[in-house]
This record gives sequence, C-alpha cells and structure tokens, in this order.
Amino acid sequence: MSSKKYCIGCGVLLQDENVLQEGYTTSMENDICQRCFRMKNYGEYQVVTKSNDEYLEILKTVGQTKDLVLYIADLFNLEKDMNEVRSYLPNKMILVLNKRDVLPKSVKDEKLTEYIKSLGIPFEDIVIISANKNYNIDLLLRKIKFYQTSKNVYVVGHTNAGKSTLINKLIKNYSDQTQELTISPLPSTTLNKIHIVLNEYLTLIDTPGLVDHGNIVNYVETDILKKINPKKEIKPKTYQIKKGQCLIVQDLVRFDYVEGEKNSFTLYLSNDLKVERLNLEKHDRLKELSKTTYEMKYREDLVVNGLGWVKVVDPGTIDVYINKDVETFVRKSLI
Ligand SMILES: Nc1nc2c(ncn2[C@@H]2O[C@H](COP(=O)(O)OP(=O)(O)OP(=O)(O)O)[C@@H](O)[C@H]2O)c(=O)[nH]1
Ligand SMILES: [Mg+2]
Repeated sequence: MSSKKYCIGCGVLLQDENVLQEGYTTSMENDICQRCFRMKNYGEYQVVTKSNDEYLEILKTVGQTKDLVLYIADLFNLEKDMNEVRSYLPNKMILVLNKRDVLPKSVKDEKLTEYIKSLGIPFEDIVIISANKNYNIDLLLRKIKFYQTSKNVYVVGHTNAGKSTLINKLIKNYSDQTQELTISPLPSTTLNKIHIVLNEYLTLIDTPGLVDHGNIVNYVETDILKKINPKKEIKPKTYQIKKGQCLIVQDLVRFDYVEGEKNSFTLYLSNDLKVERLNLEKHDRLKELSKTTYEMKYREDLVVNGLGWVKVVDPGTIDVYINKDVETFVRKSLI
C-alpha cells in the first residue's frame, strides 16, 4: 500500500490485504470499507468491539485544542454520569440533547432543560434537537456560529447518541457536499475521527462514541434490539401497583413491588415492547436473573440502561431482575 486512505463512512484506515481485519475493502479505489458498504446497502450490521482506551485517547486530543465541542446525548437514554465526558474536556461545550421525537410531545422542552441544568454541569448552552426530524437544527447552527473559537467543531458523546446522524443532517441542510457518514442502531459505528468541511468557516469532526458496557443493546438479539429502539413518540403506560405485584417487560426485566403503599408506576419504553402485570408469588419467570433491590424515594425513575425507565411516584421497595451485565440506577424523575 502506498499513501494512507481512510473510509469516508466510519473513518477507519482502509486496507485491501486482510478481509478479517478492520478497514478491509476489496479495492483501494473505494472510498468506504466493506463494513460500511454492507451497512449502507444491505442494512447488514457487523458489531465491532471497541475498547474505551482508544476513545479516551481521541478525547484527549480534542481536549488539547481550544475548539468548541458539541456533546451529543440521547434524551431517551441519558447517561448516568453526564459529567464523565465533561471531565476530560476543558473546551467550550454545547450540550445537544438529541432524539426529542421519541419523548412525549406533552413534555415541555424547558422542563427538560431545567432538569439538566439542575445537575450543575457547566455547559455554554443546551439545545434540544431531533436529528431525524430536523427539529432545532437551525437553532443549533446559530449557536455553533456564536460559540465557535475556530473553524473546527468536535462532535463527541456516547455511542448511538446520533452524532453521525446530526452531522449528516448539517451536511444536507447547509452544504453542497454528498458525503454521508455511516449510521446504525448498533454501538461503535464510527471508528475514528472524520473531518467534514461544511464550508470555509466550519469543519465538523465526528468521533467514535464512548461505549457503555451496561447498555442492554450489548446483550440482546437483533430482533429484540429492533423493538427496544423507539422509532416513534413513546406512549407512557401507567399501572396502579400494589405490594405483591410485578411488571415484566418482554421477558427482559422484572420489577417486583415488594414493600410500600399502593403506588403508580409509569413505563417509558418503546411502544413495541410487551408489558405484563402479574402477581409476583404466582410467577417465577426471570427470577434466575441477577437481582438488585432499590429503595425508591418520592418521584424517582428506575432506569434500565438502553431500555427506558419506570417512573415511580411514591416511596417503596422494588426488586429488579435483569441480565447481570445490564446497568440499572435511580435518578429523580425526568418527566
Ligand atoms: N428517533 C431518533 N433516532 C435517532 C435520531 N438521531 C439518530 N437516531 C438513531 O440513533 C441510532 C444511532 O445513530 P448514529 O448517528 O449512528 O449514532 P452515533 O452517535 O454516530 O454512534 P457511534 O458512531 O456508534 O458513536 C441510529 O439508529 C439513528 O437512526 C433522532 O433524532 N431520533
Ligand atoms: Mg457515528
């Protein structure tokens, strides 16, 4: 091979020598790797497992610049620790909350912004968008222009937050370019930094996402994965729950209400998932899974990373049964 060439879909270094290795392409004449070609043309997904060490190296190089950073977070799947990415980057940063389209329309954007502000993490600004539905993309571009410190603007965040989708939208809306970044519902689609020159004043730099090993998407089959990812506005489901009852979601997770007064549980999940309310003593399903007990306080969400959450109104004790590698945690109610 002579000079280095990188895939314009995912940023990987292209090579035509080893079909089993990252970046393989049948010919060095091609602009994209075989993995991207298959995702784009056949919707065939090939999972790549990335270590976060590589990701942190990339973040460090971003931290050494003085450039503006867009931190993309998925509103439906907010990370437990929003401060983590922030802690690596002293840069000016705009928090971009994506996938607004899947949260109920009845929720006010201001309410979501207030919630994030109450976490006390310093951001230059917060913008709520939907990259898919083209919501607030103009507003975001105005904010970028206002805060940018050079023509370079980095796009960072967890895997699957929609970084590449957002950049594709910006390319489509505001440039004559035809380049399209590869996007997919699976983790680790983008594999390296990719520079996209939008115009002479603005170059966007896509980065691979931080992999969340506690996310349920890492542990389910493709058919379930499709059901888990909400594609439309979520219709929250409310259940009046008494001690001794449980909710089972699609044989993935079980919530046993073991102690407390009559309570109200509202599920925020993809509409495609099946929910059952059962008497917990009569049903043993999923009890072989790993159990965690939560003492819920007033108005808290019990979050299952990647799946959604249960909003619990009153205090009570809940036993959660789920795959041991899937992270669950409690936060104050988002909605
Ligand atoms: N509902 C909804 N889905 C979105 C939106 N933006 C992106 N997605 C979906 O989210 C998934 C991940 O999108 P990507 O753009 O590949 O995410 P990424 O942040 O670039 O992911 P990595 O490259 O793996 O770090 C895809 O299935 C997208 O279709 C949005 O605004 N709304
Ligand atoms: Mg990407």
